[in-house]
Amino acid sequence: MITLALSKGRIFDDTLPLLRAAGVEVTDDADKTRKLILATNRPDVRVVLVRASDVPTYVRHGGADLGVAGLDVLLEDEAEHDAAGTLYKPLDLKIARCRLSVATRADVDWAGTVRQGARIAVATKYTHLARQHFAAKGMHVDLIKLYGSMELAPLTGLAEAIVDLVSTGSTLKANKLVEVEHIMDISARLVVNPASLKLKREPLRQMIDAFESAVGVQA
Ligand code: PRT
Ligand code: MG
Repeated sequence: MITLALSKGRIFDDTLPLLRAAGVEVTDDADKTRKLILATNRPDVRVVLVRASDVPTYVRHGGADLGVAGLDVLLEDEAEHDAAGTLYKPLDLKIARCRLSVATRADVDWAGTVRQGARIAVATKYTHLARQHFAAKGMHVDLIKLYGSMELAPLTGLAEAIVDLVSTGSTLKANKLVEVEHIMDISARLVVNPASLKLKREPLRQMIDAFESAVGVQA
């Protein structure tokens, strides 16, 4: 049995066409069922639904052989684990694309604030990536960990800036925030458990190759 970990929402929706192109059809309707294990047309392939940030954990510990997760999630997860926990990342699936950015209230003089060298409070779910980014610039920031609704932080005085994902920019705009720094481009990656790759080499190789062809066609 091959187990693929996906998160509901954009990762699931964007992975389905790639799976289909790889000959795997999810037969349960993810929107209707409350099941967390979904069957496919292949008796040897199943999909498990987990939180986006839990995908690396499932794949690392063998709860799933492979998974799809955003680079944001993977890099944060890697920063928390040592090399022993490193996952095999064979493929950029080029889906669920967005960027990690610094944003502030539109009326803030960010360049001036940075120049003054004042300590800045930055709210984010991505504390490791944010720390790395500001450290590389030699900036001292106080990081405030949040789990959601980052946009609220600069509006309430909780923080001067946020580090968050941006795709269309409409969430920032709706909250009168602006992007002031681009940290990195993000897309979803295929991740594989290294032990599974040894034990189930043939079927997993075939699956990775099929994904790779599907990405090539889509791009
Ligand atoms: O929602 P939940 O807490 O369960 O988990 P999650 O937010 O990690 O999962 P999900 O499904 O929302 O996102 C899964 C992955 O999709 C992320 O890890 C990213 O790699 C990728 N992705 C791509 C995005 C976006 N685009 C995105 N726009 N993830 C989140 N957003 C959010 C962003 O945080 C902000 O709140 O959408 C808002 C901005 O969107 P725009 O279009 O208004 O700019
Ligand atoms: Mg979300």
